Amino acid sequence: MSGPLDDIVATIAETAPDVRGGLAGRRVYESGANPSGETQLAADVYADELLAERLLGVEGVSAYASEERGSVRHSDGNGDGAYRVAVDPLDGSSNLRSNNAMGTLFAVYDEPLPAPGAAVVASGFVLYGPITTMVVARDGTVTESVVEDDGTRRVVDPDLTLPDEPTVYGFGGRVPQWSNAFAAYVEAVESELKLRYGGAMIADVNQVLTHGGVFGYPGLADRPEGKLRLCFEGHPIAHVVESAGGASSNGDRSLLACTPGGLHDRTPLFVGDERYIERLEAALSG
Ligand code: FDP
Repeated sequence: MSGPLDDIVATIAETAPDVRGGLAGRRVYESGANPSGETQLAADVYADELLAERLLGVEGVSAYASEERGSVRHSDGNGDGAYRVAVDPLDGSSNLRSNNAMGTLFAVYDEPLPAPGAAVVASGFVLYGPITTMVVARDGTVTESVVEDDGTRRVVDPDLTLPDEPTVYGFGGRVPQWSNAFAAYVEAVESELKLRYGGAMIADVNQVLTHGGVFGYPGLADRPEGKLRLCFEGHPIAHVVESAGGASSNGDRSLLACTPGGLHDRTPLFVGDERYIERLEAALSG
């Protein structure tokens, strides 16, 4: 028997081949911008519309929010549904023009949006790489599957955990914009780990989940709040990484301990090996 959380995960998996199939013809920019003022690709809008339509059709889902729309959309029929889904339909979509990896991120909350990180009950992402994979975190367990062309999933790792031995790192933002404290931390990390950075958070975090290590997008001199969004990127990826035995931080505390003031709030974001996140927090607090 399946419940609403199973249906939400299945709906996202079933939508993944359609999103992927629609990428080729949608590498052009739309005339509008998303609520954060960023240019949108036709692919961003297409993925958002597909996911909104389908997720709001799932029994138990009362609201859908995404990086691509200004406000929360409520379901017509399931107004009292317990679950609200926040989605980044195409994270890393600027990678589409250069034909590099990107993904779909989601967090399911049991409180109205924008909600605190503690209200996340399930999370995950689809990664459109050479193959399509899906990682889902629920009840403290992380599962990785391959998504077939018909949207069905074949489990390849029923208990994905962060490797004990950290190997890789990736940090976003222009180096001259980093704080001195963060730059000093990175200098130490560089002498210990190997750089793997591709410019799509979801793909870069999957490197960390696969090889062990740390990913971050810090606050910048001209943008102290960072680039990534708490509801659509911070909470889901923190829930995945913490469920896989790693840690997350906004530079001071777990991202799951953070409550957004607004739906599109941004946050500095760090995830990965617990020891590297502890050192990061110590470096930034010094
Ligand atoms: P994108 O703008 O291509 O959607 O928040 C989105 C994101 O990509 C992340 O996936 C990525 O880590 C980051 O922005 C990269 O941004 P910059 O290249 O602007 O530093």
